[in-house]
Formats: sequence, structure tokens, C-alpha cells
Amino acid sequence: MGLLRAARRPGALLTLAMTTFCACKDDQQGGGTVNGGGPVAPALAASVVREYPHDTAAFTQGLVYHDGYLFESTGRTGRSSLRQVELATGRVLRLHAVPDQYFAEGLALHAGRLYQLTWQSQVGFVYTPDDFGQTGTFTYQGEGWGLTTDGQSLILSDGSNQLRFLDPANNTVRRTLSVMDGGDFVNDLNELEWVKGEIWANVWHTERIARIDPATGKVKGWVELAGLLEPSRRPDPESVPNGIAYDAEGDRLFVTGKLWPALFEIAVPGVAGEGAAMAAETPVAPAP
Ligand SMILES: [Ca+2]
Repeated sequence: MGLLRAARRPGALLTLAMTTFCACKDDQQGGGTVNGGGPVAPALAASVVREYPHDTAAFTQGLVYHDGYLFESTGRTGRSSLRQVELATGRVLRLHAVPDQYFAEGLALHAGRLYQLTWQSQVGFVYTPDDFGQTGTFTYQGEGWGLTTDGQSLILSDGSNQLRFLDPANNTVRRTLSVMDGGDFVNDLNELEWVKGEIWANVWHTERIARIDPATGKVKGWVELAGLLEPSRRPDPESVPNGIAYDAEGDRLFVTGKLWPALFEIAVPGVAGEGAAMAAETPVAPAP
């Protein structure tokens, strides 16, 4: 996937590189395959707008942008946390240590509260973003991987191809969505983000993000992250891309990975994340 390698200097936007590939796990290297289920969705390369520092001890499982800051959920038993992070420096401004028995997972901001999942404990925590005061808990069946919201429901992934829409008022499942590309189910859905009416999902152990139609579950397109962080900068095999945050007001997209030393602002030309890139290209009017 070298042709999709992204540039690293600020404001640099690459020419669109498009290809098609199957979402199935036996086709990790891309290239179209016959699956009998209709055409697979096209892939667009992400281009790097800026690179920021990221804590290499953060096993990122959830990422949210809110009010000028990143909020991050990190996993691993005994080391799980909720963090408020300064974007420019990667500095952790506030850290809540999740009790040792939990492995923290996805994170979403819904109705002014942060919702944090745990992997296999079937309980989540609710906090106020200002001070990380815990205001409640919520429960769900099975595993918790990624979490986001469409403004009405909490949307939960569990490592399968299914997304569950939960009613935050009573924890019931409003509906379930099967995610498919062409004729193939897309398994291992992980960290989630609501971006311009689509659900974006990291796919575990891959270098790509699925852009999912929330009405049908069909993958509308893929965002290719291959080349974003070189293998030499990844401390271990689990250092895969995970973590998507969207600044809707500024149209800025942020992505990182587990234990990554960097967090990237990216743009997907014609799709999202072009706010900062556009601003950089706007000529300054001469003084009168
Ligand atoms: Ca997210």
C-alpha cells in the first residue's frame, strides 16, 4: 500500500489515491477480490495536516475531541485511565485511574457526559468532563470495544461486525446494525467516531477506517492509514491504529494508535478534516 503513503509536512495534501479492496481478513494487502456481493467500497488516502506528541504509555481505546481538548480512554488491566490531553503538547492535564479490575475501552461524549466502556466487565462509567467526577454507571451485554454517539443513542462495537444502538436512559438496545462491504461482513470493529452523519470505525489489526452508513450498515468508503506511523516507531505488535476524534466545528480529524508516540491531524480530501488545511491555504487579505 505504498502508493497511499501520506505526506508529513503541514498543509500538504496529496493527490487522491484511490483503489478498491475487500474488507475480509484474508486480504490485508488490498487489491480487489471477487466476493459476489457487489462492488466493494473505494479507499481514500489520509493526508497528514499536523503531527502532535502522544503518550507512549497510552494504550488508546477511545478518543474524543471536546472544547479544545482531547479526552482519551486507555486500556490494559491495572493501567486503565480516563485522560484530558492538551492537543499541542500531548500533555496529560487530568487523569482518572480506572480501578484495577477493569480494562477500559471506548469513550463518547453524550449530553454533556463522558461514557467510558470496559472490555469484559459489562459495566461502563459516566463522568462530568470538567472534573472527571463519576455521576453514574451503565451496563450492557457481552464485550465493549468502541463507543460513539449520534446524539440520540450510544453506539457500541464489540469486536464483531455488529454495532448496537443503546438508549442512554435505560441501557436497552434500540437497534443493531450489521456492517458489510460488498458481500462481506466487516468484523473486528473497534474505536468509533461520528463524522458528518457517518460512523467511522477502526478495524482491529488493520491500517484502515471504515466509513459506515448508519442507516444500512454498508461501508461507504475506507480511509487508508497505511504509512501514517512507520513500523520502527511502533513499540509492539499491538501498536495498531486505534482512536478517532472529530472536531465538528473546526472540521478537524485526529487519529492515533495504541502506544503510539504521535497523534495525527489528518484530512480525507473531499470527505472530512479539511478545516485546518483550508484555513492554511486561505490568502491573507492585504491591509487597507
Ligand atoms: Ca472516538
